[in-house]
Amino acid sequence: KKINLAIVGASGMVGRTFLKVLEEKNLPIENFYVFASKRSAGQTITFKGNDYVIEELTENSFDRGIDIALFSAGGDISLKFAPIAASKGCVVIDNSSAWRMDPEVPLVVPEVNPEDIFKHKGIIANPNCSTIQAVVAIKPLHEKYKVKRIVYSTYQAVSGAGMAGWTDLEEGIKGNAPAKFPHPIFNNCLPHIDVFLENGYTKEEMKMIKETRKILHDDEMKITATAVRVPVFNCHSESVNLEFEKSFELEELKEVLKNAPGVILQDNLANNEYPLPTVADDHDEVYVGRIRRDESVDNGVNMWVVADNIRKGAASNTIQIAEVLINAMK
Ligand code: 11C
Repeated sequence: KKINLAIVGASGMVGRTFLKVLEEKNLPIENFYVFASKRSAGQTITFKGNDYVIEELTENSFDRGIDIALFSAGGDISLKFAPIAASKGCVVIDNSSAWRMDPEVPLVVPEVNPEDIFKHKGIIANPNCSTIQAVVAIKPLHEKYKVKRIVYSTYQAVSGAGMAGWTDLEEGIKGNAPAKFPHPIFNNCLPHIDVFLENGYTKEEMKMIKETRKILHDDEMKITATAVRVPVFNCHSESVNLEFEKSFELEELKEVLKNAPGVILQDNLANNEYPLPTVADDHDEVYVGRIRRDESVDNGVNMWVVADNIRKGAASNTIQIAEVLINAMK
């Protein structure tokens, strides 16, 4: 069966990467639509050699049998238009944070909880980039050793803050003041991603905590996080400290990661091999290395997890969810 696919928001970092990743794949697309705000409507984009005029997103946009819509136009657009699209029989896969914690909305990483996809009622949420790469690495270990506590420390690229974040680093290198971040990002580290909340955590840190629990189906899991913006253009890096209920052998644990879906194990100290943003860039896999026992607890491990936050952390994960839906429609 061929499907009708729409993209809502194609000019941002994730929207553009939707087009790129879709071009690399061969999905059975019958009709392809691109919607955006009035401002971008009328512009033309090229997809697989054909030109498409960007249409203004309206309440009637989904009245023509669109099967799947990939949203990346911000939370407000998703809040308003995802339910409208769903009411017309379209399945929305949403990149914003608007629907992630809604109990009726599955929050999905296909390597981790694909079974949740089919519980949808018209909207499926794509997790935050920093959560996605972490759970791809954690899930196979959780299955085998049962995670009881996680300590996340992130080193997040400016692309996570969109074009404006990217521009801040580019301009900062030239000596210009930041427009997006509250401080210069060039030559700096900002322990501040998204807004501060009442408990002193940032929203980004709380997203990692809550989304991890939802995706791993464990509301009791003990998790803490510190999220830091670093002067890297693309790919988030994370130190992930895990404490397990069960004991483990380090070599076996590495073998589990080596065989895990979506993971590339890169852990060869003799050759200075470990995950790097420059290597993960433009790939969909999650790179894991620096795996070593946390000797301060009984059953703990440290690892370094790197992935392309715009691809696996956003566009590619969304399209992987769409692929699962499409395969089920056949
Ligand atoms: C960042 N993780 O790096 C954020 C961007 O909830 O989809 C993604 C925000 C989100 O700034």
